[in-house]
Amino acid sequence: MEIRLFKKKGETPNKETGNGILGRFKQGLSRTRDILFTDIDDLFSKKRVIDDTLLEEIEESLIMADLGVDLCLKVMENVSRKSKKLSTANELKDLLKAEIQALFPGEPSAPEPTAVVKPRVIMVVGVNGTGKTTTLGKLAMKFTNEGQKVLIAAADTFRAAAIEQVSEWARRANVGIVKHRDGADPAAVAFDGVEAAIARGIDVLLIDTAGRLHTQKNLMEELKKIKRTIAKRLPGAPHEVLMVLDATTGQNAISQAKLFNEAVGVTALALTKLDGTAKGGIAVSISGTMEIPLKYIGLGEGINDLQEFNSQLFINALFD
Ligand SMILES: Nc1nc2c(ncn2[C@@H]2O[C@H](COP(=O)(O)OP(=O)(O)O)[C@@H](O)[C@H]2O)c(=O)[nH]1
Ligand SMILES: [Mg+2]
Repeated sequence: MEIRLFKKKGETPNKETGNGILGRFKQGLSRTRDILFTDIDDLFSKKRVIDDTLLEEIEESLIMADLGVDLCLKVMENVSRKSKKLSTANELKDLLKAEIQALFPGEPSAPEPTAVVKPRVIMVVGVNGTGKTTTLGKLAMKFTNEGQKVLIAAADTFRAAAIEQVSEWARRANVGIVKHRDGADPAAVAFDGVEAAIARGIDVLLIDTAGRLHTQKNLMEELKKIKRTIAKRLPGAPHEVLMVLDATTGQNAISQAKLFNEAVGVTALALTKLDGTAKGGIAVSISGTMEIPLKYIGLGEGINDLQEFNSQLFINALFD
């Protein structure tokens, strides 16, 4: 099948983003918006009827945005069936938005209470380069801003540069860090982190981990060992295993998540680099195919470029 982008309008979609959270979503998702944004309006403004050609073009754009073939077919089947009664671009767009929204699991109405357990231990895992350390740094800042006492454990000891990098984030977020020399046992670092967190009355302990070792099997074994070791010092910990996925890797992110989940039991997902990709549909794809909630999205490299994921905002940011 030939996949192509819709013709783009002269104006760029992110001109009218505004400053609120929706604006941040829109700006961060501008590349995906380039594919989806107003193309439907565009087609209709040329007085096009809702016919098979139009529906095929919408389908192509959804596939381009990496919604995933199965989900895309499901959405388009419903859209095509229900669109027979529609006449305007906005009606079709609303229908499309509703069908995509239906792919997301219902979101909890009240935010979950934070720091009910103290320290709450969050272990950050994922493939090398996906944005684990960056996301951890952004979370350190977010929790600090919320008035929580944060500590970081630098359990990616595979490279000296990794320890340097996470130390820099700790400095930026103005939080403490527990670290050993590079090459040290990551489980020992995590253990010391938990111990220090308990001793210092820390609310949230963030544990950075490696995404690459000599083999994938080694990595999974190491992550399991870190998990076991933490639980020995603090039963019930880690309270969250946050897996970081890179949106630019598209559908690969899903197979990575499944692999890590089997090994260490992932409890939440973060999707980074949405600002750098037109494959923003991967967020829908993840939510539509995985049981694990998508909790955070990364919309840039800065310390404040992390947002709590909200499917409604996400869809509005893409289509409006
Ligand atoms: N544009 C963009 N870049 C990001 C985002 N999150 C991480 N990065 C970049 O991705 C690269 C790898 O990040 P890093 O945190 O070192 O990945 P790690 O190996 O998983 O720890 C760095 O250059 C980050 O600045 C994001 O949301 N948007
Ligand atoms: Mg890292």
